[in-house]
Amino acid sequence: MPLFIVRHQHSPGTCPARDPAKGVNLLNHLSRASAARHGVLIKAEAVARGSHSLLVIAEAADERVLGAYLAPFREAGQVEVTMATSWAAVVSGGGCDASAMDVCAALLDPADACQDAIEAGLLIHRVHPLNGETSVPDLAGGAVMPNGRFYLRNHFDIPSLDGDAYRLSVGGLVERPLSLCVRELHNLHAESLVVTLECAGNGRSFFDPAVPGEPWGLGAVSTAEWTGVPLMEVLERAGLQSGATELTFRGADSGLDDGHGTPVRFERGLSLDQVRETGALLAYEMNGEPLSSPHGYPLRLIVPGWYAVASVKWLTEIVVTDQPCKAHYQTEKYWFHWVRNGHDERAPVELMNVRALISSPDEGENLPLGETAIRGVAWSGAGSISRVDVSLNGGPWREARLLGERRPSSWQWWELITRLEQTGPLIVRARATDMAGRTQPERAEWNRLGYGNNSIHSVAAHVT
Ligand SMILES: Nc1nc2c(c(=O)[nH]1)N[C@H]1C(S)=C(S)[C@@H](COP(=O)(O)O)O[C@H]1N2
Ligand SMILES: [Mo]
Repeated sequence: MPLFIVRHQHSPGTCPARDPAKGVNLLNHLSRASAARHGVLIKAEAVARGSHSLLVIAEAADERVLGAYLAPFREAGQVEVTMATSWAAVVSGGGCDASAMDVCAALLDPADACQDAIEAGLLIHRVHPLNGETSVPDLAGGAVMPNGRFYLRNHFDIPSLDGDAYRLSVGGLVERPLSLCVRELHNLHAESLVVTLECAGNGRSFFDPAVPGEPWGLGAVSTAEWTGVPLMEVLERAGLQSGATELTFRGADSGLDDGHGTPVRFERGLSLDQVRETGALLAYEMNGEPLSSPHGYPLRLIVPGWYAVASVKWLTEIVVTDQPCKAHYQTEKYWFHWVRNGHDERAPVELMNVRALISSPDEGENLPLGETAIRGVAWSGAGSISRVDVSLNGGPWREARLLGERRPSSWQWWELITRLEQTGPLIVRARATDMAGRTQPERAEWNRLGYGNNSIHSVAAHVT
């Protein structure tokens, strides 16, 4: 509904609030319930002290509906109504002066998407495209992250796909090209997997010297239970021709990326072996709900264990080939570029590095003397977590207890109960080790595009 700002002004001599009966009438008229009966949704209302002016922020179907509701205020003085918009709409529309706030019908309204993300508590880094991270202390609790709080990473504006018109096409080196609608996908054998997605750039802002790219803190990671069809089943239905070794996955989104004058599509590739090894899933549900548009409605790829760039959202096409994918986000981005002994070395961004995050205590938190629980999550792309060690104030590493089920591609909760004996600063550090024996470095190796920062997490708290 359209948003309005209403200014009401009356003269001191006719201040209705001084007359108890009139004042109470207006008070009741202004109540949320009364406004709702008039078709007006009051968002906020305030009177500047001593100014005899009232400011109301309200939504209504149109100015006429709002005008009818404001009649008693017009009797008491002046009323001025201004069409308004949210801050999210202004920023995503390109500024207060930008007139073009209408968006292409095939895109999700960037202002709505941004408003939802803010209300869910995400820390927004960018609105065009929408990028926001979750907060590490908010991770505390369940095995999965509520959908609204799941971090968001988009390279372009969010497509708004029509589920009824949607088709997934599977073509290339196959015996029977497929075009599957949502219902057909739902009718295939379904599987649910709890999988942690981490953006390869998570923790990028802590690299020194600074690197280009989204300046993520530590919240570009979340976990959900994904439900869908195992990718191999769909490929078997299509029938692979001999010579088929590689797959390209195309998302519905595209746009300009640096160095490209023409729009690029979001595309990624996997080899057939990688599909088999990871158990990749074509997911249509996230934590038991249909995928939301920002997370890839109606279908996304989920590649367990891999940095999330592999998990293509708004998946519309799978092409089977005998050639590795040469797409922009496969060959130009998502490579580690290390500088070692003056030489450049590179490797593609694939499996997630092993990593632990401390969710409690929070940075700067005051803890009382006595027993306390240090908690967090840990995950790795190379398998489940075998141990997490915690060190307080640079002291010896002590093994934390791993909580809950061990799942190969999901983060694992851990906890260390300890006694705090001394007041003063408390530095908590946590270090994870996975089943493959990989553990975290003090400082992750710097690389040009700032990927895979799994430096040991350290939190500074205070014992009081
Ligand atoms: N089609 C498409 N898929 C995509 C992306 C994208 O921009 N477009 N971003 C990728 C990256 S880099 C990440 S980290 C994850 C983020 O998934 P989320 O927004 O559901 O958290 O989606 C991946 N899949
Ligand atoms: Mo990412």
